[in-house]
Amino acid sequence: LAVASLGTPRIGPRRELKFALESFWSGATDERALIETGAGLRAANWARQKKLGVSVIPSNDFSFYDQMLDTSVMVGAVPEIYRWNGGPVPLATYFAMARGAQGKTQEASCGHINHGRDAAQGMPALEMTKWFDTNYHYMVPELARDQKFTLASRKPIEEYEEAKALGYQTRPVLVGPVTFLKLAKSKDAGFNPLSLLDRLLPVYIDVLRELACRGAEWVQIDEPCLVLDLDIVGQQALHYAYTEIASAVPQLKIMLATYFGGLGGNRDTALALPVAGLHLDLVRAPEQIDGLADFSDDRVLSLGIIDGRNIWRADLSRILHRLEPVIAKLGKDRVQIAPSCSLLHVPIDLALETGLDSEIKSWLAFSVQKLEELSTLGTALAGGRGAAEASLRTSDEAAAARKASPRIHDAKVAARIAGIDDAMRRRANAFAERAGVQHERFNLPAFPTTTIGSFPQTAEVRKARAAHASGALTDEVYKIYLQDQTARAVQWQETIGLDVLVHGEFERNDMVQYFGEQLAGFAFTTHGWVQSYGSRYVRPPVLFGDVSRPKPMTVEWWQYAQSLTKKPMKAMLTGPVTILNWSFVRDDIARSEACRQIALAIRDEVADLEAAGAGMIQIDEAALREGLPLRQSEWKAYLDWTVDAFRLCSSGVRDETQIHTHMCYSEFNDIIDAIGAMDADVISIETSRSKMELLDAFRNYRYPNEIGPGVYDIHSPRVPEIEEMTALLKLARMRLTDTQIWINPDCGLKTRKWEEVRPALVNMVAAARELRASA
Ligand code: THG
Ligand code: ZN
Repeated sequence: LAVASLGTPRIGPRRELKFALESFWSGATDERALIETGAGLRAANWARQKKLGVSVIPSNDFSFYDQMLDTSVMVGAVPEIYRWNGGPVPLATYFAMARGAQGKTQEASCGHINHGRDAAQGMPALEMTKWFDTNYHYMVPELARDQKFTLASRKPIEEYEEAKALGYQTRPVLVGPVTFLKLAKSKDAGFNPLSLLDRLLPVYIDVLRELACRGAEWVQIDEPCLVLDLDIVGQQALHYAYTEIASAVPQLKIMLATYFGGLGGNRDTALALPVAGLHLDLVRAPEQIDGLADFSDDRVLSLGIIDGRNIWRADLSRILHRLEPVIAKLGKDRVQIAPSCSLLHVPIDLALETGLDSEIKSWLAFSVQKLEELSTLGTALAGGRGAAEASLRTSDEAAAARKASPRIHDAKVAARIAGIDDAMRRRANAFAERAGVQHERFNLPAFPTTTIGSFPQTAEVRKARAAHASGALTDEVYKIYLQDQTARAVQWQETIGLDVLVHGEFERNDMVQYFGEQLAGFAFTTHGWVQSYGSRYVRPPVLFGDVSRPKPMTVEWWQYAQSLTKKPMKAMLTGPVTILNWSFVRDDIARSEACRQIALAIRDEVADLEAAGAGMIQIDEAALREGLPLRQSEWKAYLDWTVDAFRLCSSGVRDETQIHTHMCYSEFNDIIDAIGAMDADVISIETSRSKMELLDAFRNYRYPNEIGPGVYDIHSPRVPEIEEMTALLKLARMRLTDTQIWINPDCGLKTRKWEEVRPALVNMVAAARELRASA
């Protein structure tokens, strides 16, 4: 019985990869140093997995930036603008595709990211977007109708050889050809990249052949597209691809890996593929274990039973109880046990968390601990439970202790949840009535101008925060510093003539972490980094127990900012769904339940802000859409509880209090009913790059509330001209009524520089004035 790993985090326990990359990009170190760091991380990963008892160790799970980008480069899918002329793709070209060239690095603030494609600034980066329903972003392959493929990077072969030289027989990992093409995009209108499969397969076959030649017995090919709703074309593509591969490289065994869900309607397709093994995610789709007994030929099954997406310690006895009968039927030789997916999505080593509360720590498992768990399961399944007695006992005890812990359950929270009634989810009056009262209260000009909330988090601000965290700056001095930053931002907004101001969020680190740190029920790690994209990582909060808000979180900063101006100061909050989606969430209650608890905590904050005099309160739901389930059949249930949570946190206010929300997506058709049901008085959205086309969804829906369609792209450093913004506003006015329209940028400005923000907003205000004069 084999213990398999599908992939490990590549960032290094101390973020070695981040520092090596950023040092290389800045020119401080050379390519050789970067390559050495990469080799060191790979060697350490192989050694660590071997030591932990993993018998199937992956190679080619490492990447300097992203595995999809690696695949594009492997098959020579390098768009023309990067001026590659064949031969091995140089590292400089690779990073130009990842980040753009000429020093224009990409930055993200939230949600779907599509970076500054700005020809005037040199080579833009490839687009990037979320990898399935994770918080990891991949670089979107860009393919042309006349795309040619060729073997342009031998990375999978080189890393296989590198491991072999160190004494490890590995199972190389490739992103599957069908998933690669399904996630690719083309600029050629009406062209479906999947039609390139025929041309792509020979390159895959070259790679597989060579791996087999050099001694690889197995290759893991990831086809997570099998957990999506595939149409017949997609299913046939899979059948075609694996039939071709099987006939071209019959000597090689393919472990076809699926994860992030169940096979669902693709089950027959998957089971009919001529592959030697199939990996299933039994954490997300535990019911899949039932059909496994009729998997009656000699293929190998890889059972993904340890959660690769969350950080809870597993209940090993419970898992054994489920696995033992299956393994008795299938036979030990035909079964591998594995994490549900690559461990890329969890932090590396819990042992580094010396500051974490010891009780909570005893409930957790990061990637190292997850492999230990697998190894224990492997021992127990191979040699009987007695063979792993001590480890199983520790696991049983931890599971029991967590269940019984008073830290998790808060009777007050339970009582409040039980007391939720429909009135709490409804504003007192309909939007039409509220709008009248609000307009009278604020008396804003037509086409009011505002921003999304954050202003530049400059190096200086971050330095002050770090100094405060390390104790070098006292609370008092740090607070004065932040007040000064806030005051300057407020004064400046007033000077340039914005209508609705924001305080700038200088006191906040991350829009989720900031709230998590102040809410009961959350814990924080010091080294629990997870790759978000490239060298950018996040440290998701750990939501371990019932959530409540011990005391006001943002009121003081709002009050301070409002005291500096007569103009309305918007209060800024992160919404419950976004806090949930960007955290590691407890697995002992439904996500919808945890979300409802967060919603009540935010509702308390909203009430306190209103009581303090805030007339406008913005509740951002940057991550609402990205949490949409992978299967359409599950969308409605998700949207029901997420909308419910938003209404719960936002509906407790009087008519004259204006609720704003913000979402940074460019696709609303799928969720427009839900947006309508949220009933925010004002929503600001990302529209500039789609040339306002996404407003069609709002027009067709006859969305009645107010909308701030973003009039310029904040992901690019470029300063927008007044005329560009008035042109976009003209397009907006073709789709919305004038009284609905607000004017704002696409998203928050925290990743921009003040030198970019200042002229851009001055121009934005000028565009609003022109519009008022002409309308
Ligand atoms: N917060 C959280 N999750 C997110 C985003 C967020 N997921 C999606 C999107 N935004 C990802 N974008 C980023 C942008 C920047 C960084 C990380 C993710 C970043 N990270 C710092 C780094 O790696 O150096 C670390 C930041 C820190 O010190 O906390 O710059 O906004 N939760
Ligand atoms: Zn945004």
